[in-house]
Amino acid sequence: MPLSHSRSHLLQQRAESLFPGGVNSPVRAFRSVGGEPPFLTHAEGAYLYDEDGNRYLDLFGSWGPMILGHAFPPAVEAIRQAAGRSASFGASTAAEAQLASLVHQCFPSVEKLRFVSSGTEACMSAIRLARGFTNRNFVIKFEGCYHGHSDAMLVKAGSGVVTLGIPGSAGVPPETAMHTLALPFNDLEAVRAAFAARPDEIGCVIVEPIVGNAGTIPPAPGYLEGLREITRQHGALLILDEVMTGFRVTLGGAQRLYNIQPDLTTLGKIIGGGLPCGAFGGRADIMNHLAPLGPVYQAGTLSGNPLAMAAGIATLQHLIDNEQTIYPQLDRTTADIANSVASIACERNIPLTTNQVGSMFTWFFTVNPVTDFASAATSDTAAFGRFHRAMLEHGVWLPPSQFEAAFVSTAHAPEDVAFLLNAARTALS
Ligand code: HOZ
Repeated sequence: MPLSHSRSHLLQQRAESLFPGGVNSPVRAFRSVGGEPPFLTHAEGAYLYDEDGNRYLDLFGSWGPMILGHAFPPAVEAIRQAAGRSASFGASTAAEAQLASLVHQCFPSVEKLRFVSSGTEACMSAIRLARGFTNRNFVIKFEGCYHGHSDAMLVKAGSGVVTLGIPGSAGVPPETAMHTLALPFNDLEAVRAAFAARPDEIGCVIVEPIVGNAGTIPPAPGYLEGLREITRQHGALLILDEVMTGFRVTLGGAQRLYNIQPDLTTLGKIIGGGLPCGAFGGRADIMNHLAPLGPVYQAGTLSGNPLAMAAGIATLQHLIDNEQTIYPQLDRTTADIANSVASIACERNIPLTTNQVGSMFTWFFTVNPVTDFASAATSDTAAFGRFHRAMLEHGVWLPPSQFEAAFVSTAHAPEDVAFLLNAARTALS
């Protein structure tokens, strides 16, 4: 029997009268996959529950933060206790240093850091700092990478921008984005050429070391090492945007997986255990250029918010204490899910390219290997939309875009994988 969505439908109508597109973040509107988004009431472990009493196996994990599953009891308890002491002070607390020490333990390259409230803020602030430190204006980013929605970064961006087919964004004056150079991912020659054309003008290169915001795209062997070498040669900073990959592909993110030492790192999602939190950090000599020590200004009323610190500490501490079991288990479960569905597609002659790194993955509906944005864009997005709708109808919630990564949590058990495979067998028939 088809699932009922009558309450969600009414809530969607109400939402559309109050919010543009009925949502507070564009990809949630399901525009590229079709259908209406179910309205959620709660979630526990690997499952989401909606207003009509339907249950869904969650494969998007709140876009990344929920690595330990939803309502992870130690995080819930930590938030509860912190809330009882006040939701916000706008002044320093011991918890900030406690979480910062855990971050440093996982990311030794982050000698000093600053907490902010989102990945967008982390990337925007890291770029300002890099420009202030180097006294250079140009920034290199890569096509299909998404570093939040600050004006200068909405050039050939991934995530919702590409999902909705928007070339950039209205409202960004050309002058604001004229210092952003967008190059193809996994192409070192393009980076060398950009530096050759502007030898002393490029302040930093910012990259998602494993692209997540055009779907999952791993770096080619030697690519990140090449970026490190070129930036060093030219006196530019290398910023690894580990908002998605941090604490996800390994406890120390992609920089540990590929053994790359960036100058600055941006973090978000898992760092706040599901609460609004981000951070940027790196070499102490660079970070000391931030106000109040240096001339680069950056601030935030809710930065280091006590609830976010409490949830982040509970989450990171659990990941640190159980690293040896958690990450191999996540990798195995994810490979099982990703490869089993790929096999079903293969048996049925459905073109599917599967990219997986650790517990993030994407099924691209294309025959082509996906190594950059241009190859990701060869995907049949209408076929992805049909697959998404069919999976949702069978109780599995995938990220509602071909160009977003799926995430697996420690709460995904073998019986959940079996449930997902049954859904996929029907969805791909
Ligand atoms: N841009 C986010 C994922 N890459 C989407 C966040 C959301 O819609 O909640």
